[in-house]
Amino acid sequence: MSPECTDIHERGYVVLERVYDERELTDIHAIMRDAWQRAGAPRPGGHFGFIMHPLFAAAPDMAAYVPRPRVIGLLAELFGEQPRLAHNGGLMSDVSRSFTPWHYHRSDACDDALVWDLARRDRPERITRVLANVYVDGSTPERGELLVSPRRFDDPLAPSDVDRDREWSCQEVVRCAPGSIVVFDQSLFHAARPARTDAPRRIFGGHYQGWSESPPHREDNAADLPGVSAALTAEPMLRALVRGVARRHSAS
Ligand SMILES: O=C(O)CCC(=O)C(=O)O
Repeated sequence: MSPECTDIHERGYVVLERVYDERELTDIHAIMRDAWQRAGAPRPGGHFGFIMHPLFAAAPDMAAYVPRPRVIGLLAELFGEQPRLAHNGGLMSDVSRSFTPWHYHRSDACDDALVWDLARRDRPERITRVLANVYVDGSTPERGELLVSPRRFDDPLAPSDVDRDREWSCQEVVRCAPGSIVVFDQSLFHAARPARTDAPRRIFGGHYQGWSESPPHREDNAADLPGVSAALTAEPMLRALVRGVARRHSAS
């Protein structure tokens, strides 16, 4: 197993540093700013900021920036099969965003009474779904860091604490450079600190499953949208994530 895959199994997450270069980040800044302006330039505060779900509806030009060979290789190793992009999204926030409360992204058990039951003993057998968040501006003290509550993939699903709006004693503070990706298990509890400066903080990315994982998930959304049809034609990696890889049929 690769070290990245091992990290996800042992700690629930891995940081892939600097996957995007300066030129790509400059393009991404412009595309996300345009999408935010088209939406009327709302103050990106609240718990999460300005939310773009699906990202490909709000900013179709972002579709070309989602598939990255390093991530697809890691996901294929993790799932033992090719990954499917099940959810695409983006976030923009500024200093007006408050602490992002602790949460996870499972959909089989999302009832509050169960999610926040410290005595919960059920545990997953394997990793079936992960998020890959691109930290366009990094995860830094100035813009607000991602916080995670590390877990082994088969630890009980109970959280380590029940206070959703405060930092946890077991937490790890994730710091990474602009253009890095954090890949994490859907079962990992995470939160984020508020920013200290008014510079924008942008994230985009996806939730991924193997193609054979059929159960629908509450956060699944559409990627095969009219605005991305040109990108789907031009980009085989994007097409494989969204439509799958066409099987060859023998003539016989
Ligand atoms: O803003 C962050 O770093 C956390 C994002 C988040 O909570 C999520 O992607 O579910």
